[in-house]
Amino acid sequence: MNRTSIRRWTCALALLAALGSPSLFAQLETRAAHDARLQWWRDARFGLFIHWGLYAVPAGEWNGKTNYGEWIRNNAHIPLPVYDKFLSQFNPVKFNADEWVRMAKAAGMKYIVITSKHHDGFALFNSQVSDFDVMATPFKRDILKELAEACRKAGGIRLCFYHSIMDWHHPDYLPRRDWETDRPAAGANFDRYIQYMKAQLKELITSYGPLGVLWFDGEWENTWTEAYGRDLYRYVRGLQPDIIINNRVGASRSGMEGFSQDKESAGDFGTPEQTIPATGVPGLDWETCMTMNDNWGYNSRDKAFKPVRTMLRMLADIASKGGNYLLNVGPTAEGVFPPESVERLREIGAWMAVNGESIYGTQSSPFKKLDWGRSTQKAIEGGARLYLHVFDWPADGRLVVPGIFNAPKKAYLLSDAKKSALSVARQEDSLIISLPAAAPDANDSVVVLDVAGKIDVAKQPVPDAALVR
Ligand code: FHN
Repeated sequence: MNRTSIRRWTCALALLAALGSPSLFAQLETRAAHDARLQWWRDARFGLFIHWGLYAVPAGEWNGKTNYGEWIRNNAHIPLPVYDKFLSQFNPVKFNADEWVRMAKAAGMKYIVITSKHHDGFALFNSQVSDFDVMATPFKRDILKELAEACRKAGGIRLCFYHSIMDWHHPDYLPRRDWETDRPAAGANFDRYIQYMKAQLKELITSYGPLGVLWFDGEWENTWTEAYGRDLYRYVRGLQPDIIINNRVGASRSGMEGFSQDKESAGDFGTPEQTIPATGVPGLDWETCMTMNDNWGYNSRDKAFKPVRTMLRMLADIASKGGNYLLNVGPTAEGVFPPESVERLREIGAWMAVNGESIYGTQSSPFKKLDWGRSTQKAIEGGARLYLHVFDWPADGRLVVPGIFNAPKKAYLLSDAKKSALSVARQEDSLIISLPAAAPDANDSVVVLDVAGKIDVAKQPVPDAALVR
């Protein structure tokens, strides 16, 4: 967007903010402008989620129980004065923003979404409107500023913020936790809380460089409404017109499957959590967020880390349905990633270094189902390039691509720098690709198949009608 169009946008947004018309706001952005705004994110396909804050200090343990995560204050019923004591213990002296960004980039991730404020209300940045922030800890460094600088220096990776609408600390947030008998709600003013939240969002959007995504969360309590969400969407876009905002800004997300219930709801993409939709929906933007183990925030005892094979195949599955994969790390109170996360990011990066082309900038599979794996695709001159993600390498060396009527142009292993041609034969409505005996990758071997003309397959994926956006 050039300066003139941004100025026009900003004036239009200011007018719309005054008019308060969500549908007019949405109508104002043409489909082409919407697509241009989301393009980098759609092409990225893969990002790093980071849940980090005071909850890393107890590391999942409280009063002898060890199965807590970032919800420890609520789930362990820790009174505010007791929880606030973690401020004096949060001193992540091993934190190195450049190292975090290096690991994310090396893993093939194109954006980082980090918790600027989770439900506990603690700001991981230097906030002028709150004393419950990182400057009130012994660390006294603006973590988000250092990450913004590290992303700028490294290039090729966008910084994004997760910001919780729900706030268990601010006196004006309602409702209180039902077990909090020591924090009466008298005098609390929710609209005043919204002004506070907007003030922190303005700090985040205007002081840390251009952001990629504002990833809202904690929108499910009965005080938050779709109207508040649409106002917040307009407010954030007014501060940075080309920012992308998830659908948790509003109040119409239908549970963990993460899609909104109507097309008019605020937000640019759906947010399935710990789950992958059965199908994608052409033209529908969504991102599955997922933990590597069982917790978002650091739990020192949680060793239930997913195998790399599982996460690589999830990445291929999600991309084959046209979605993004936001994979989480919960850093320790010392400011480092758990070693199990570091190792998995490294191994995922090794696969992405060879096969990233089959993920980045791809579109969803043209096939309804492939018994041996998944497919992604890209348009090429005069036809289409299919990336065949082979999970189960055929023992007989024959890869059957079913129900495709296009003429084959070329096939080769993506891992083969020479792109040595593999033989392709037609057998009725299938194409048979002859493969070498050994699979190039134990988890997901990618075979490239270029075909002539517009993709013509027998059984297209049947979009899940329940998915709205
Ligand atoms: O309550 C949060 C949870 O702590 C975590 O942040 C996830 C990640 O998206 N979102 C909420 C649970 O749906």
